[in-house]
This record gives sequence, C-alpha cells and structure tokens, in this order.
Amino acid sequence: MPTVDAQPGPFTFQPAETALLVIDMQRDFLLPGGFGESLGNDVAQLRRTIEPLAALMAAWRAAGLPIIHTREGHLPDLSDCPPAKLRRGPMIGQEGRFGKILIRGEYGHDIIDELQPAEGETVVDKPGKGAFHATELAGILDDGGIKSLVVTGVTTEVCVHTTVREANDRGYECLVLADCVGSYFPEFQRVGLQMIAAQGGIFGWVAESPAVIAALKE
Ligand code: C5J
Repeated sequence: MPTVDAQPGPFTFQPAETALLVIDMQRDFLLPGGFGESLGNDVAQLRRTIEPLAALMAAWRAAGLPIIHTREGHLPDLSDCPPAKLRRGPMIGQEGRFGKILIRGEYGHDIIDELQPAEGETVVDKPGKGAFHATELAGILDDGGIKSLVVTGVTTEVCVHTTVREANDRGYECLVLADCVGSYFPEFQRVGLQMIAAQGGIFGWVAESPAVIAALKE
C-alpha cells in the first residue's frame, strides 16, 4: 500500500478507498480584489496553494482516483444561512466585486479557474464551515467506499479544520497537506497544522503534496 512520510508518523492508504477533498478554493476567498481581500486579508497566503494543488489534482486524476470539491455559500434568499452567521458576516449576500458574496451561482462563489473540477467530479455545496454539516458528503463517501481523505483547500483553521474534525469523528483517516492548505494568518497556519498531528495524530496526519504524488507512483 502507498505510504507517505508524514507527521506524526507514516500515513498508509488504500487508493481505492481514498478521496481527495478540495475545500472552498473559491474566487471569493482567493481572488485579488475579492471578498477575502476586502476584509483586509493577504490573499497571497492562500494563493501559494494553487500551484501544488494543481499538480496534486493532476496526479490524482491520472491515478483514476476521486476528487470531491466543496464550496461554502448560500441560497440567494439566504434561507440556509443561520442568523448568527449573518450577524457576524453581514457582507454575505451583499454585492461585491465578483457578484453577491458567497451566494450560489455568483461568479465569486465558484472555484478559481486554475482548479476547476473536471467532468464528472463531485462538487458539494455547503452552508457551514464543515463539509459534512447539512450536505450529502457522508452519503457520497459511503457510496464510494471511501475510508481515508486527503484534505486540501482553504482556510486551514476554519473550513479545513472543521471538516477534518467532523471526518475524524466519523471514523475517516485524514491526511492534511501543508503546502495545499492555506490561512490568511501565518500563525494560524502553523498552529492549525500542529494541532492536527499533535498527541499522536489527534485529528490525523500532516504531510507535503510531493510525498503523496510520489506514493501514487509506488
Ligand atoms: C472561511 C473557509 N474562512 N472556507 N471559510 O470563512 O474557511
């Protein structure tokens, strides 16, 4: 079985039972001039993930393995957005540079051009931070016989972390790729990754994408 050099120790996976999860690589979060940047964030901290993630996705597709993309966002009438989320994110649904912010169907809500899903790949739309909450993800993974997840995307401490914690509680083995996840805050990136692999891998494993690409060729 392919094995990846990881923290806190080697991560071994059965390719037929492993999916690549690409979380929220959306224009609203990543594009210069978009929602994320309008909040004062440095989008370069997220954009450094694009190149390694594109290479990983190409290798994953070449191996014939499943990729599942997620997008955070809401229905145009915001009926799926809890009032508490809206109170702390009043820009959701407002007109932004790339359309209504985090609203399904808007240009900014969609995945960046560089990482667009290929024909037949699954896209899960999620109203929350975690990819399991109020989505069909659990059923998709069950149907596909998936037991392990290679987790990538943004942001490390918010949607990636929430999803990994949800997945861990559901019994999935999660490998998070440090070069393919990003936070606007370097400190959160560092600590967020440490928290995953701490205490013998309390939430999962952490590695770099070239190690996974090499393992796919084993
Ligand atoms: C955030 C996300 N940070 N995808 N969303 O609000 O992490």
